[in-house]
Amino acid sequence: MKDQLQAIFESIVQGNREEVEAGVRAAIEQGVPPSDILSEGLIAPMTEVGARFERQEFYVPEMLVAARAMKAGLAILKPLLVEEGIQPKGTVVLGTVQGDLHDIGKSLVGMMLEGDGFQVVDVGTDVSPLDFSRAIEAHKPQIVGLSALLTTTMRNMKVTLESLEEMGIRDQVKVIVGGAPVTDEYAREIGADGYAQDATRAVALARSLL
Ligand code: B1M
Repeated sequence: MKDQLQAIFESIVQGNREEVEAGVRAAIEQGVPPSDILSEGLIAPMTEVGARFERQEFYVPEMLVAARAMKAGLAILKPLLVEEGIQPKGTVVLGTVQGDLHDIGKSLVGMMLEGDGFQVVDVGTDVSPLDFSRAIEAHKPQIVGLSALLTTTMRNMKVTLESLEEMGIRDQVKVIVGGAPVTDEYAREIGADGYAQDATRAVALARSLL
């Protein structure tokens, strides 16, 4: 099992999408728990890719192909993470804030929320405060989830919250935030209703806020 997850890990670091897909399928067939495939096979290599980027061994194109390969593996795993046919618990509008193009963590949070029975409206990446407010008007969610992966874009969480306040719709929703640079302290500072460190905790948080 270790070898299989290690092979998926390597294929993601190399950005080899076909090998990732084959590796994830094989691991599923052999009964490797989906949570292990996710954490050790798919998420762990992204940390390695980030570390190589910091050491300037990788550049943006390598990060991009690794992300594409990771997403291909995630797409195969999705049906196992998301149970179908559950009555929606509530609606979550979810997006990555303005200026930020990172979508894997946000999509993973969305998948786990769907798996727990939430209806998820994924509004994508680089989402402006105005687009968040439009999605709130259109979908009437109980919860809005903001993701940010850059220290430079996490401040747009605050901008988004201020904008919802100005539009008079802040009280209609609970706002949860997350992403690598975000902390519990920051969440409290900007007046969010909650912070989650990872996708599993985001589900627990969303449940607790309903
Ligand atoms: Co970028 N990138 N990137 N990148 N990238 C990081 C984030 C970085 C840490 C790499 C590094 O230097 N080590 C660094 C940020 C540094 C910083 O600000 N502190 C960085 C940089 C600098 C950049 C660019 C500026 C590079 C450049 O152009 N010079 C650029 C910015 C572009 C932009 O957004 N405007 C850029 C671009 C890219 C790509 C497009 C090439 C690609 C993204 C592709 C895509 O998403 N489709 C990319 C990638 C792949 C990464 C790394 C390597 C991996 C991110 C990832 O997918 N992780 C990343 C390094 C790293 O994270 N170690 C890096 C896996 C994912 C499952 O984890 O997203 O953390 P994560 O999500 C977790 C939690 O954070 C949490 O739950 C998730 C699951 O457990 N979570 C939430 C996330 N959102 C949540 C919301 C919640 C709750 C929990 O509630 C709503």
